[in-house]
Amino acid sequence: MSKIEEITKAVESGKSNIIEGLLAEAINGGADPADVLNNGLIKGMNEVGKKFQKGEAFVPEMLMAARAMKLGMEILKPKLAGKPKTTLGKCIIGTVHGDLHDIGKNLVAIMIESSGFEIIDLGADVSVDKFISTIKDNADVKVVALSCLLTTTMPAMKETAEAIKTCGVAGVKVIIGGAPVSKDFADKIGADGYSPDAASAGELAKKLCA
Ligand code: B1M
Repeated sequence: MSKIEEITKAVESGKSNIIEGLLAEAINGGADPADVLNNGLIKGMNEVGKKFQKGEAFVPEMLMAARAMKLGMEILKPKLAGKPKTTLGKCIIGTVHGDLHDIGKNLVAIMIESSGFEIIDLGADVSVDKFISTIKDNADVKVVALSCLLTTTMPAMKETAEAIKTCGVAGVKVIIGGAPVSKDFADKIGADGYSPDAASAGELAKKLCA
């Protein structure tokens, strides 16, 4: 089994205690950090998701996998992101209300930061009011990035995007992403853009503000 496969298995089985060692071995052995992320850590999360869907894993297993994944991301973060220049303005990011999933959102924050934005991360389960008050309390907010992972929280994303567009602060771009949403959905809710993954979210934010 390759090191990256071992990382997948460690996330899948929620073994936080061996993640750090495995990542060090993979990186020191010359593995590309993006490959370790996509084909190791994220693949492990997806395997847990598949098991959950089939009734072979439950919420505690998803939580343990999430803990291992988060630890892995913390270790990989400095290797993934370039040196932030923070010259393009501020980007507020959060997972919409009712939704506790924050791993994808955290990755998106890393990539948007490394494309030159200052990140204000509101976390997960963020109310519409919190997004709006943060926009109003901060000068130079260029982009708001919304994440959602549940089909049941897509309406909260629509509500949030619409509230941002009508809150009276002009020029703030809204971008969205997350497993259940699409470019079509972004168009429907009046968002300025959709990106399917973290790397393209960084590019999209930059493009919209160029
Ligand atoms: Co949840 N969960 N979960 N879960 N969970 C999913 C999402 C699910 C697909 C599992 C499944 O059934 N296969 C399913 C949703 C089904 C649906 O709605 N269609 C599900 C469910 C049902 C639930 C609960 C309802 C379970 C329950 O309680 N019965 C519950 C809901 C709680 C709530 O939110 N109110 C729940 C809870 C949880 C945990 C708390 C246990 C845990 C989350 C821990 C945490 O995040 N801190 C969890 C986890 C870990 C998952 C899975 C296994 C993994 C999610 C993840 O982190 N993926 C997930 C199954 C899966 O996705 N395979 C599942 C890795 C991450 C890197 O990918 O988040 O997709 P992702 O992010 C990507 C892109 O989507 C994109 O870029 C990221 C990186 O490339 N992206 C953006 C994301 N946000 C973006 C924003 C952007 C741009 C791109 O802005 C511009």
